[in-house]
Amino acid sequence: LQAVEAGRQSTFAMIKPDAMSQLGSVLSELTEQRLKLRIAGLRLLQLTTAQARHLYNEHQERPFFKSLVAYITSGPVLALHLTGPGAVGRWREALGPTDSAVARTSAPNSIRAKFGTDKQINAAHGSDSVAAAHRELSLMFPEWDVSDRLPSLGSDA
Ligand code: RTP
Ligand code: MG
Repeated sequence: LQAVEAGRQSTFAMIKPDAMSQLGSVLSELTEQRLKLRIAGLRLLQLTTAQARHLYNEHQERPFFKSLVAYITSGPVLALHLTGPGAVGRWREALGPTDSAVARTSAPNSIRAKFGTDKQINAAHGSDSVAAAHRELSLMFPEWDVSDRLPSLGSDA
């Protein structure tokens, strides 16, 4: 039963502006067989400042917040709804550490190692928990009833 519920896990991924010029390569990484992630939905958009502040509101008190919002609104992004067993953790694992420079030494095959630049410009986003995934998917796919596609919170956190 746990495996079945894990199979339904959803996460929110986003290809950030700096990696959009290598979108095909990043998507190839994402759809690698071993990750067992499926693209349930996707949306190309340019975030407004208000949307970016909302998406990253957990960081609003951090010194890098203004810079983060400027970066993430600097060009188009690809928002993705990913599903698969343990999707939240698997996608975070595929991304590697936040800092791309650290990723290049500790996780050289990770997406941030391959496509990111530094601790801010780091190619892609991934929700850090099932609850965050729910919040971020609802925010970025408001026209869907995302809750329809998500397991109840806590069933596979
Ligand atoms: P994300 O939310 O984008 O998936 O990244 P994360 O969990 O690995 O890292 P988080 O701590 O949530 O930070 C969100 C994004 O803010 C930028 N950042 N800049 N200048 C800095 O010190 C700094 N630290 C983080 C990065 O773009 C990071 O992904
Ligand atoms: Mg984060």
